Amino acid sequence: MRIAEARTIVTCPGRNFVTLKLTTEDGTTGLGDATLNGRELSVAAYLSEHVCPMLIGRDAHAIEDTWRYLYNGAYWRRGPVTMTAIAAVDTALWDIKGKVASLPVYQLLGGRCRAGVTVYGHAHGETIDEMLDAVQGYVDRGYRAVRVQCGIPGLPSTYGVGRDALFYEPAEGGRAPREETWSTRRYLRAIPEAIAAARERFGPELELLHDVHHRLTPIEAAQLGRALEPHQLFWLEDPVPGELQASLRTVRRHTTTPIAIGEVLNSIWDCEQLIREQLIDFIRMSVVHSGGITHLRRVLHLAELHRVRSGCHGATDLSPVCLAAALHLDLAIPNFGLQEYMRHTPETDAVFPHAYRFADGLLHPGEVPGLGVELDEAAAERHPYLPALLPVARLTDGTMHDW
Ligand code: KDG
Ligand code: MG
Repeated sequence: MRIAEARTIVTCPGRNFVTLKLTTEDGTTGLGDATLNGRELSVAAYLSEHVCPMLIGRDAHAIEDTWRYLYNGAYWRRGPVTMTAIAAVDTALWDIKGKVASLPVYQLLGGRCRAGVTVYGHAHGETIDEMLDAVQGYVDRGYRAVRVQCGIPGLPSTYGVGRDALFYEPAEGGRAPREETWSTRRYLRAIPEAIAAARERFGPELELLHDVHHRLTPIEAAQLGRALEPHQLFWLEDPVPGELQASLRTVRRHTTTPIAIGEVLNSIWDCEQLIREQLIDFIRMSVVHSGGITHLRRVLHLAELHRVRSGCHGATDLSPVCLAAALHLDLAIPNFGLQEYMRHTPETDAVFPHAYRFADGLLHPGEVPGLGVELDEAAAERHPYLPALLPVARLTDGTMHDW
C-alpha cells in the first residue's frame, strides 16, 4: 500500500497547529501532529520542502524502515525540528495502519494494560487562594492529580499563571517575544508555602505536581526538592534545564522528591543517562517532539528497565492528534505514570473532532480504528496561521535567564 499524497496543514483555531496528512493509493488517510510552539513554520517547511516529496510511493506499512530512512538516512540528526517532522510521519503511518487493520492503535501496540489513562490538569492563580479555588475546580470535575502554580509576590507575571482557567496558553502574537522578569530568591520563598497550602486543604489523596520550568541551578533545585518533601509531590518538574544530564546527580543526592524531566528532549540520546542512572522518576517526552510513537516507545521501554515511568507532555500546543497518540501509547505501556491534559479550546476541538473522552479523572482513547482523530479541513481554513511566540525571561538586573 503506497503513499500517494503528503500535505502539511497549518491552522490557528485559538493557537497554531501544524498537521501532516498522508493519503495512500486506496484513499486511507493518516494524521500526524507537527506543531513546535513558536517555531511552527520551520517544521512545516522541513516537511513540505524535504520530507513530503520523498514519501510519495513508499510503502505505508513500513513504519520502522521509514523512521530509519528519515533519521539515519538524513545525516543531520536529532533536534526539535527534525524529530517533530519525523514524529508527524510516524504518527500518521500508525494512524493508517490502525485504520487498515480496523483496530485502535493501542491494540497494535500490544493491547491495554489499564482501564484508562490517569491525567492531571493545571490549576493556577495569582494568589494562593485563587490557586486553591482552581484546584477545587479540577477536583469537582473528577481529576485525581493537579499541577499547582501561583503568582510570585513582587514579580509582574509568573510561568504557569495564565489567562484562562482551563486553556493556559503562554504563546503570544507578535514578531518579538514578551519579556518576563524572574527572581529565584522570590520564587524559592513563595512556592513551598503555596504547595503546603494545597496539601493542607486537599488532604493526602490528591496527587499534586509542580513545574519549575527549567529555572534553577542544581543546588537550588536540591534545596527546593528538600523543602517540598513534607508535602509529598507526585513530581517536581524540570527543576533544572535537562540538557546537562549529570547535573541531576546533585539534585538526587539531596532530595527524595520525585523528579520529572523531558518535555524539551527529542531523542533517546537526550535522556539515556537520566534513565540509566535513575536520575529521574518520570520521563516527560512527547510523541510529537520525540520522533513519534516508534521512538517514544523505544525510550519508554528503556525507562521500564530502570523503573522510570512515563509522564507525557500534554500542553495545549500539542494538538489533539498528539494527545490521542499519547493516549494509545499510555494505555499499552507497562510503565505508565501520568498523562498531562491541558484541555484544548472549543475551536480546536471543532477543527480536530476526536474519539477520546474524559471520565472520572481518566482519558480513554476510544475504539475507533487508528488514532480516532480527524481534521476538518474546511474548519481549519477558517483559522489562518497567526505568528505567536513563547516569552523570554530576564533576571531583575536584565540578565537573560531560562524561560
Ligand atoms: O510550548 C511550551 C509549553 O508546552 C510548556 O511551557 C508547557 O511546561 C509546560 C508543561 O509542563 O505543560
Ligand atoms: Mg513543563
